[in-house]
Amino acid sequence: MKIDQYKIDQHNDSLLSKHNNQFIFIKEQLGEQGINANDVVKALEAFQVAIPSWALGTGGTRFGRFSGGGEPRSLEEKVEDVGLLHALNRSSGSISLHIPWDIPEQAQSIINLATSLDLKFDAVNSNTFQDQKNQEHSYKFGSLSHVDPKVRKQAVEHNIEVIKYGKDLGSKALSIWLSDGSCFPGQSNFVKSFQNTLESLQEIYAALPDDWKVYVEYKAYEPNFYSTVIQDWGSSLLFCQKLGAKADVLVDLGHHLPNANIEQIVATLMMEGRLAGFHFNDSKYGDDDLTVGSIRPYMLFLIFVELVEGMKRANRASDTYAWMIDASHNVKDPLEDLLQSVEAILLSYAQALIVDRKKLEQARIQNDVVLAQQILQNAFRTDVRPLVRESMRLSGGAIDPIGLFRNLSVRSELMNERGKVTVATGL
Ligand code: RM4
Ligand code: MN
Ligand code: MN
Repeated sequence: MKIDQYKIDQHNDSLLSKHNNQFIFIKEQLGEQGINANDVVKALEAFQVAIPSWALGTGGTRFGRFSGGGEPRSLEEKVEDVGLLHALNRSSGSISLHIPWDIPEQAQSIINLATSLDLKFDAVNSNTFQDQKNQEHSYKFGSLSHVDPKVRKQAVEHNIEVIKYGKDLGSKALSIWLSDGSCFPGQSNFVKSFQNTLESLQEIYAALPDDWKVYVEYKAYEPNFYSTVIQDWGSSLLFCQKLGAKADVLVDLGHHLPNANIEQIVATLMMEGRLAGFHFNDSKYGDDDLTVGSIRPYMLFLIFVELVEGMKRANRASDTYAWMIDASHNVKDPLEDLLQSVEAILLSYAQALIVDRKKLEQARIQNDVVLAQQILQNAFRTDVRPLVRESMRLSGGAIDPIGLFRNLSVRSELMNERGKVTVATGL
């Protein structure tokens, strides 16, 4: 299914006068604070969030999975789904593949399809946390850190193969999340595990093309419940520093121990120039992979305050980082959920862009704690939705992407095309 531009235009026409009133209101409000609303809208238009190929179907837990209808049955259909999202919000212009869940057998035809939908290929992800059919050695006790060099070699070769798939598609980064660790005290030697992992990563690093990056993602626990080799941002940074300039740290919001100050982690990584990008999601307990901004929107905003500051300090544009949604949709329609997540990201970004940074710095110098808090909360409590809607409208998307998705009955169309019981590859 493809959404014709005239349907988006019709939808926008029907909402335009209400939207214009709301936009003019916030424009004036921001103008009084010396902020140009059009500049904020431009920054929002430039912010693109990648969609992972494994999040287009229904997710599940270890207890079960309740499939929705019309799930994509092939990589082509996944690309088409991301095309639908991008047509609606013009902010989801790339797709990130997980190998071997989604192997691009016919690279050129997949590229052609993606290009026709105005999509690019983001980082490619390797998978050494599951065993595949016909795999010679098992990853039950680890992969890049394994005690047996034959297993490590197999895992290294897999990563190099993933780079090859990515090269064919025009990707520029390999993203590694390593589940290696141990479940019980005594099971593994921390130092040897680290050293084995480093050697394996060095071999992968050596196979990276010159213009590529490798993203090293950390996670505190799960699937291992006693220790994880790359458990936190410090371990990840240590690996990156030992590897070289092409390795950066990837932050997944759900991968921290409870109450971690993620915004401070982000500030530090940006100060060191080692932030690769983000896997956005939200959580209440652990790596819940819920819709972005659904549980802790204030935290997301505070993270964006640091992101905006860090980008400015480094004089780097937002498209020089890798932004992706890494969520799982257990009870919602995956496409609607992804639209909600992208919107939440843009809302937080918009709020962070309207923080009065000069005043904030002055308040800090004067130790005016009350004022500093108020400045941040003023921005957070501003209804910036008209700014996000305007950015989508100006770039050719819909003023209300989810509303239009429903009006056009996209899901039932997909069920007619693909069937009611289809299961997408992924988690
Ligand atoms: C992990 C991690 C990785 C993702 C897998 C599916 O928890 O977030 O980024 O690729 O899940
Ligand atoms: Mn992740
Ligand atoms: Mn995760």
